[in-house]
Amino acid sequence: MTIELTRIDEFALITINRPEALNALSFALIAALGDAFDTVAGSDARALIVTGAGPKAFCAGADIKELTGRSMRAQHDGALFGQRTFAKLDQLRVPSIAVINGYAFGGGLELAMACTFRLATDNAKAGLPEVRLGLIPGYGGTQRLPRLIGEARALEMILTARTVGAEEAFRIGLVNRLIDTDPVEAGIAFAREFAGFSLPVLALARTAVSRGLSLSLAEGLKVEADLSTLAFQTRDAAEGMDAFSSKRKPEFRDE
Ligand code: CO8
Repeated sequence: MTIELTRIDEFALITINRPEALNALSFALIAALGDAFDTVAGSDARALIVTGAGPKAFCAGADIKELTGRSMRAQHDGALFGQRTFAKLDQLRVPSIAVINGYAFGGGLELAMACTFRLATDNAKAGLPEVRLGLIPGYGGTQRLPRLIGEARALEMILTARTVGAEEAFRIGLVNRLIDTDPVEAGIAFAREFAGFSLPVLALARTAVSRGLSLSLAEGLKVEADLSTLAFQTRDAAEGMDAFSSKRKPEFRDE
């Protein structure tokens, strides 16, 4: 099995399990990831954690051996397939956390960037080294990296193939936090920081941020006004504000 989907308490955990190839993304593995994202979407999990099996890699990218000699048409279809699959992850109702425990190169970093958050162990190394192969990123890297770290730094990483270690990844905003505990435990601990809040309200906040990124400030502010009004209309908002006034802990019900 190339991926494992398991459950820890109220959280889903996907482990990419192909350590002999540094968890490289064959097309079969990408298809399995897509199925797993569908399963998570249909479950009551309150967050998804994604990590890689083995001591060396989160994921070393697309399976280079599989890409060799393919037609342009097949390559285009392959890029669209990977993009569609990672869009499922990006669009999950629940937030997702990539725990980068070693190499995250090419499609591996693209997978991590499709998650809501990224944590990194001290041996993490991230990059988009496709130009070394005469390729460019195809699973969202040219679009998500500049949105995360800005155009100049993204162009530098993509055009020079330079990889960054954990400290630099944290400094430039590619990862949210550095961790020095067990990767899965760290992912779960991070998920616990938001999992008690109202899921639909968290989803509205994520939608406001992601929609706004492709809009002008004025248009984005309109989206924010509409979505914050929607949040205001939830029962969880009534509960949260009442709990504040009554000096008690809110009990959110995702409604
Ligand atoms: N694909 C296939 N196999 C891989 C990959 C990979 N990306 N990465 C590692 N492996 C395999 C190696 O071939 C090796 O297998 P074997 O033992 O059978 O020879 C095994 O994993 C262990 O790897 P190494 O011996 O190389 O381990 P090292 O610790 O010496 O090196 C590195 C680790 C530095 C990570 C090195 O393996 C490496 O450079 N890997 C490739 C990284 C890379 O370039 N990734 C980007 C790939 S391209 C991409 O992701 C997007 C392309 C566009 C896709 C859109 C179209 C469909």
